[in-house]
Amino acid sequence: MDRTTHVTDRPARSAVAYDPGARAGTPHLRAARVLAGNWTGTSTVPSRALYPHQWSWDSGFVAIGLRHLSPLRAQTELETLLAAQWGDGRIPHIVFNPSVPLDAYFPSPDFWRSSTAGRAAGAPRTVQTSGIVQPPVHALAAWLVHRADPGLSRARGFLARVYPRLAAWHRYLLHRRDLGGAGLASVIHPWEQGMDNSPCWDAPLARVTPAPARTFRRADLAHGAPEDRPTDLDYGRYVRLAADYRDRCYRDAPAGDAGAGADAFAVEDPAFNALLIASEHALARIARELGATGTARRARAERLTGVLVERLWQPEAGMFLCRDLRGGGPVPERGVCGLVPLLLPGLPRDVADALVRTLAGPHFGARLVPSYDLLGEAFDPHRYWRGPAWFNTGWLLERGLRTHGASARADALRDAMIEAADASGFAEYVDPHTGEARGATGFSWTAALTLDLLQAKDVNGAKGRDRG
Ligand code: 9WN
Repeated sequence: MDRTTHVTDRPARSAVAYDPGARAGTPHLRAARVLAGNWTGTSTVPSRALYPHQWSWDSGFVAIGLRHLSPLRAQTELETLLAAQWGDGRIPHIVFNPSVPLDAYFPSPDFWRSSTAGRAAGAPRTVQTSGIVQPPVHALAAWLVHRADPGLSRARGFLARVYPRLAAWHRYLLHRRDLGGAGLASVIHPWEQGMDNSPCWDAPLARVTPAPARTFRRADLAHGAPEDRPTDLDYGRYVRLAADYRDRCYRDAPAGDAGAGADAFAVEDPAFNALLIASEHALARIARELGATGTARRARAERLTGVLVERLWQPEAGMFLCRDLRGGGPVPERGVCGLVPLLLPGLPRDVADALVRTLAGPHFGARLVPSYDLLGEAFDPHRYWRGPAWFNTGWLLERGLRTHGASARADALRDAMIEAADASGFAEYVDPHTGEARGATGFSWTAALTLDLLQAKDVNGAKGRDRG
């Protein structure tokens, strides 16, 4: 059966809420139905109710799955995001849909004020965005999307059009965001790292004075259970950090500057940087496809892998730890972000082996990989990024296990993820032990990455997915 016939490139006629009771068909069809329901015509919302706009790293993961349904839609997903890129190269973490009411999501466009506060940094005039960023999965996604249908990609000039934008994005991160001066990119807000409520941010965030609760109104609690979501105190701190950055017109502080004009929160995170390096490898491949050698980019990716190990690897922990640039030193919390560098092919053998052991050991060895240390004091199997398993990190680790030859473990993780994603109604996150659904259901990257895993299982069997 031609699977592509079930999802077209036409916009969904109306918002289709995912019905977790709808069990008809196969996991593939159910996942495709989620993506069809969340498609707006030019991009995919992560969740109709909770996240009704376009999110940056979500779109990268969505494109990786969409390429199996419609390579054209996958290309469009990335092109729509890149059209909202700022002049300084940053890709904003949210691109707002103007037809969605302001109170549907907080912080809304009137909080970020991108077209005025972001003018000096080159924010686009025609579309409203946030002013912070998210992990750079995009070049990796663009390469995988190209590989799904190279003929269509060449005919549309897809890579030739996205390459300069992706190169500018990496330039922004490697220069403007090298706040520690060692060559790695820093995040200046937990939302930038994407694992927003991880206990890794508790200490760096504790120094931030929260914005008073009366100055903002959360929209997330209308759709998510309060016990699964971040606390009001954390939200106050998120708002303060974002408002201060906005009030500085989104100007990035120079490297090494910890003075009054600098960000109160500045962290070097292993997952963010591993994705940047994996994407730099992908950019090297894209450059080659476009007729250049890609040698300089490949060399840079290898050099950055060395810096990542030198700066964030903690042999006693058997994993990478975040570095708090304001508090001065490694953050002594084990978050799943510290395992994500397993993705990198150029890791020293002993580091890769230790990561594989840690993944199976007492801190992370559940059926699905938890977002935080099972033995950590802050572990909570249900609260946002403080314990539940997420499908994007699982997908990255499955890829990492395969990259380093642990294919039996990769197969087991892949099968557990497919089963849990489908059984949970493609939940945003699940209990890492039981697979019980938490957060939103009908969540786009869960559906998209499930499609990718299903495809790899079907097509390549024991050989694993197309490694691109
Ligand atoms: C803030 C959209 C996003 C994901 C993040 C996830 C969550 C937003 C929020 O949802 O963050 O960006 O409102 O909590 O933590 O990783 O990109 O799915």
